[in-house]
Amino acid sequence: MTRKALITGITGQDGAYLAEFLLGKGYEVHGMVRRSSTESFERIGHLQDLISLHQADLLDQLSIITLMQEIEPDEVYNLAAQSFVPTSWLQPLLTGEFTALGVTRMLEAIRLVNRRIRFYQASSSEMFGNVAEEPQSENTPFYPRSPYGVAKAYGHFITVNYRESYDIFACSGILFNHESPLRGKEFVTRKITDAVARIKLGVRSKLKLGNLDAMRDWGFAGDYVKAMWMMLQQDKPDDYVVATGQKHSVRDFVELAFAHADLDWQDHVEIDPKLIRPAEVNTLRGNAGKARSVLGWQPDVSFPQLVQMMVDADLERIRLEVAEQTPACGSDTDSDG
Ligand code: NAP
Ligand code: F7E
Repeated sequence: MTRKALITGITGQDGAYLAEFLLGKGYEVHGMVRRSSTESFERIGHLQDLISLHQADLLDQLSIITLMQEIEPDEVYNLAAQSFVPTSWLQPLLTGEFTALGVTRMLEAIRLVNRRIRFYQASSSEMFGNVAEEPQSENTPFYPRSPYGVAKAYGHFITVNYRESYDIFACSGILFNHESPLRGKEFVTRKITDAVARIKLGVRSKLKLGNLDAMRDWGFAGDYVKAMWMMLQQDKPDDYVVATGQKHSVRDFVELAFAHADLDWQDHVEIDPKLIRPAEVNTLRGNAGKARSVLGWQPDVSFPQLVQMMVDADLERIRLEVAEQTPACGSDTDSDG
């Protein structure tokens, strides 16, 4: 029997990688998308004939229940969230509605429709916030530093609670930062690689950043979606940290990214105090020992490989953009001019 998976947040970075991964495993893949007057299918355009998209909303309980009844999924991956940390200070209530209560709505739908559905919750290293120890594992206490981190801590604990209250196969994956050429351009890694490409190709000269000293445990999104799936294939539901175990500063990322394009970052980067956060998570480094020993998971892409992959992808994209804007020799535009 073909297994069915439902992915919320399928239009996001992880949703796109997970959809592709599950299709490769022979799954029938369904994606939940919220209604919008313009489509945001940029990341999954190449998969659209292979997956089914359904309108529903994390704010609307009935739409989620109806969706579960219609699709009858074997596995649900809850990736949808307001995921950008700075926005969570500007929209703390909405962040709580989607990122925290949205998880309960998904779990309630499973409880009502079919308690045998396996559930993955996209939890976050942001829950560790002001870290109590290093590296952080499944046993490290949470001390979130943003409304986003607080909302994710709620999502984590409600997942654990439904597992313990109703015997639902619910797993929380505590994923550390993971990036890719599909990363949103507001996140620091992609903001940097996009700017490096534009500077290299002469369409821009400066890049404004905030705290260069912040340290993160950065991995590749393609490696991390595999861990999500592995969690749902176990005999027992559990929670797992997913990380590389290595940390680097934003400055390290900047240096490597500019150097890969033969540029000196100090000629281009400016510090903008407006980009400093009200409360910062200064450092994060994960201990993925449990994921390694129980799931057999390990990351394949190293930090330098990740930076180079992202810079190369942005260089290619911006090169195409520039070429499209430059009138070709002998074109109508030329003769008109
Ligand atoms: P992303 O690229 O920002 O994608 C978020 C997805 O959620 C998009 O499909 C988006 O749909 C949807 N979404 C956003 N706001 C929504 C809302 N208000 N209602 C319904 N859907 C909404 O995030 P990602 O990097 O793929 O991350 C996936 C999940 O993992 C998120 O829950 C994130 O918080 C969590 N996480 C991410 C990381 C990381 O480093 N990437 C680490 C730990 C945890 P639209 O296209 O309609 O906006
Ligand atoms: O910031 C610093 C910033 O926005 C990383 C989300 O996927 O991972 C992500 O959250 C660091 C912070 O990611 C700029 O202050 C400096 O210390 O790329 P980010 P994040 O906040 O770590 C976690 C695990 C998630 O769960 C989230 O959903 O970089 N930084 N200058 C900057 N950050 C941004 N965005 N922009 C800057 O100009």
